[in-house]
Amino acid sequence: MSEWHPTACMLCENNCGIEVLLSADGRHIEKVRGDESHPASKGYLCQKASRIDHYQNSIDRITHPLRRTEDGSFERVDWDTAISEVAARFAAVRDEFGGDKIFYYGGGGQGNHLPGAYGVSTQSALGGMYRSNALAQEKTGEGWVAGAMFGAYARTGDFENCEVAVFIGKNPWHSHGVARARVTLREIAKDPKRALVVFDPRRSETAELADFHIQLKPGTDAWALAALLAIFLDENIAKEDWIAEHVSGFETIRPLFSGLAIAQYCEWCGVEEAQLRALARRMAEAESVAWYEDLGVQMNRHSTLVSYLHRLCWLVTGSFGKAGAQFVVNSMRPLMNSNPSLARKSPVAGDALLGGMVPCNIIAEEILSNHPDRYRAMLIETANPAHSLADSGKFVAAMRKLEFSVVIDIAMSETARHADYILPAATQLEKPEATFFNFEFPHNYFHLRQPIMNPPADAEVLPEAEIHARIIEALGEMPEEVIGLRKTLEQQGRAAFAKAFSEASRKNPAVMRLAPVVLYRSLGATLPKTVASASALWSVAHYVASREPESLRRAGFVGEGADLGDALFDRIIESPRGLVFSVDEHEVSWDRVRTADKRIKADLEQLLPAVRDLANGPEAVTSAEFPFVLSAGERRAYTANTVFRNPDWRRKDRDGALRMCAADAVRLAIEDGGRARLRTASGETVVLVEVSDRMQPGHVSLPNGMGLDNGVAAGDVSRVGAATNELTASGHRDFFAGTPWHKMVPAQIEAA
Ligand SMILES: Nc1nc2c(c(=O)[nH]1)N[C@H]1C(S)=C(S)[C@@H](COP(=O)(O)OP(=O)(O)OC[C@H]3O[C@@H](n4cnc5c(=O)[nH]c(N)nc54)[C@H](O)[C@@H]3O)O[C@H]1N2
Ligand SMILES: Nc1nc2c(c(=O)[nH]1)N[C@H]1C(S)=C(S)[C@@H](COP(=O)(O)OP(=O)(O)OC[C@H]3O[C@@H](n4cnc5c(=O)[nH]c(N)nc54)[C@H](O)[C@@H]3O)O[C@H]1N2
Ligand code: SF4
Ligand SMILES: [Mo]
Repeated sequence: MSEWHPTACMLCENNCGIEVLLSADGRHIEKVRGDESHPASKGYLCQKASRIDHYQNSIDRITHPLRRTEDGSFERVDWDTAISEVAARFAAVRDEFGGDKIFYYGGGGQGNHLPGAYGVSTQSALGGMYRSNALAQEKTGEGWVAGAMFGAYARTGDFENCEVAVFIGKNPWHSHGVARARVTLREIAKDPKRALVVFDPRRSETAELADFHIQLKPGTDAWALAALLAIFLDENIAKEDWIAEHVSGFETIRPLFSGLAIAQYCEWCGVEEAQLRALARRMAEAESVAWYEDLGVQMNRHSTLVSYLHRLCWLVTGSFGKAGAQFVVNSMRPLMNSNPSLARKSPVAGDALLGGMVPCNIIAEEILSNHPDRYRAMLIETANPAHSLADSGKFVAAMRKLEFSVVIDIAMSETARHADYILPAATQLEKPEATFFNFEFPHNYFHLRQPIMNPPADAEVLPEAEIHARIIEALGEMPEEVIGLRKTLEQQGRAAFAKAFSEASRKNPAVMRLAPVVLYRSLGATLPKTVASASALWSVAHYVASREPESLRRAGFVGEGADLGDALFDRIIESPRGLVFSVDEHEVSWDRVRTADKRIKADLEQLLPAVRDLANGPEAVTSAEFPFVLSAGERRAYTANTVFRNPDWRRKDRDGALRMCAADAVRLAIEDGGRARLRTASGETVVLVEVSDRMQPGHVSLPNGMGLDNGVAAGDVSRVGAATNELTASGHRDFFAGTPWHKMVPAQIEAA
């Protein structure tokens, strides 16, 4: 076979378009190259993509439904048995404890967001209400702040056109998140008229290119950003006219920053005041500033507060709603709801459900409590929380305490091995798949990849759409309207179908509530197999068409109402290399500000006390017992969450070394390549040490996604590297969003 097949990389949110060459049997990927015609990546790739055969041919791949036996091992069952038993056991939990006790975790990883649509249908058919996923341990604080200030998830900026680019706790050289990140970073770095700014305690690969590397002490971004804001006011260089025109509540917060003890704050965060003043002046004279915050601050102390201070920096620099600045994208489907209401609470801890999700750090605690309203069953899909959430041991104990748990995955993950049933999904190369990581602006794109590979010869795997449709049928909850809808479609076409669908939803709310599976069983039955299990996108296309018709028209779509939505859906299923679905003008971000007065709200009363508290200085994190700060989960050249499970996929750093500076290594008598015992309040492990001039004294860093247990199904378990969350604690979390402090783990190290 010499044909190049189009698909996308599933290792990070960029989802670069790729083309792959397959082996003669169509079961192995032999070559990978960038897809020049992809609307966002335009042929760009990083070094990880060439390794994706390790995803398709995972050493831990599961190929048959599995049921836990009395002795804790798994036995094969056929699909009919698995589906009917899973449905019956969920129904039993619903009948005894209530459907709201059935928790849904996951629904999407770096490359696949379609499972989430169908999985939520199953949960909803059971009467479930509580759910969560990885966003609730990184982005919910940020999402809430954005929602409260902008009424929308205003998140990143226009790095292609900005004069000054700012990354706070973000290392896009390795983690990407900006399309064609390395090309863009190099362009900014080499242009004398532009400036690159990085806030990072490490000299990261991005920091190395920077004009301003603000190398602060770990966990002190709140003081650095507060001081930066104070300098803007102190030197009278804030964009006051812009603020007067666009912002409400600024006068409430002004006194919190003007007159602040700048020198003291700089000392607390370990930054030269002169450097911060020079940075403020550089920003003030710039035509535009683009900003991006990520895990270095979102998984750290004061994370929600930092998201807030960061956005106040946009205001003093006038960085919103113009070329080169921050924007609000027209997303195909918003990743998170940006409703700033704090009314919905989790049932046991009573924590607010920001973005509609239970904070990840409290899930296990809620289950392990004796509260009558605790969750009793879990459906976990395309996520590996027993590895990715703080304090893995606690999560595993919680899973085992549940009445019932099901994992839908392609591999025997650290989570799957503790489930009662494991249902094997088709991989992202064996079924149609897509993500809603569409953050491009002003031209936004969407990419529905079509299947290009066959599952292994004896495998019985199914796309998630089919799994959920079957569970809902076994529960007897599939709306009977499905049959009529399908007939209408076959006999009268799409326009009549659209009408019939809205009529059916009006008569029976379950049609709308379970729309993804209803669409899959009606529309999907009439579509080619290459796209059938993506039928849920039909309602997504109609939703975006009704909300932002002008953006679609600028992208070349014609029609009104339902016709416009159908035109978009048709183009999605006919574009295996992706398409531009939305074209905007920069000013449109202002229309997407959905606060009551259409102005950006600067005074978030919930966070003002935390701003005032900064005057007391940083609290001590380390102690005599735990003198180091461990950053648990750095993105490196060869890390990719737990998407790849074979440690051999790494061309370098196979063990995932602990990085520390030379001074610390000498003091501890550990050599480069030597071993160290790493201990925290939660656990201990032995790690390989890499002496690195990127680290500052007292700060050490471990990569994410390591320490997987391979070979569980074969009964021959092996592990390479440290599983970071055996070292973290669920109680270490943000006061507001409950997001974890993974970048700030007190630790002790000694030579081993
Ligand atoms: N190669 C690779 N790329 C990935 C992934 C992957 O697994 N591997 N995962 C993807 C995912 S899920 C995500 S969410 C993104 C995350 O992307 P990033 O957030 O960029 O990744 P990290 O390396 O976790 O953290 C970024 C930086 O925060 C710094 N940092 C640590 N402590 C502090 C602090 O106190 N203050 C500041 N300002 N910085 C600090 C670290 O030194 C690090 O350089 O990456 C995505 N891309
Ligand atoms: N200490 C520490 N912990 C962290 C982080 C950190 O920096 N430090 N980073 C955090 C971050 S930002 C994130 S995003 C999370 C990521 O952690 P999780 O959200 O738990 O996700 P992944 O590790 O990507 O695991 C994805 C799972 O999906 C499975 N899978 C792949 N393709 C398919 C498919 O098509 N269908 C199905 N059903 N399953 C599939 C994979 O086999 C794997 O088991 O980890 C978090 N945990
Ligand atoms: S891992 Fe690399 S190739 Fe894959 S999507 Fe991310 S940037 Fe693109
Ligand atoms: Mo993430």
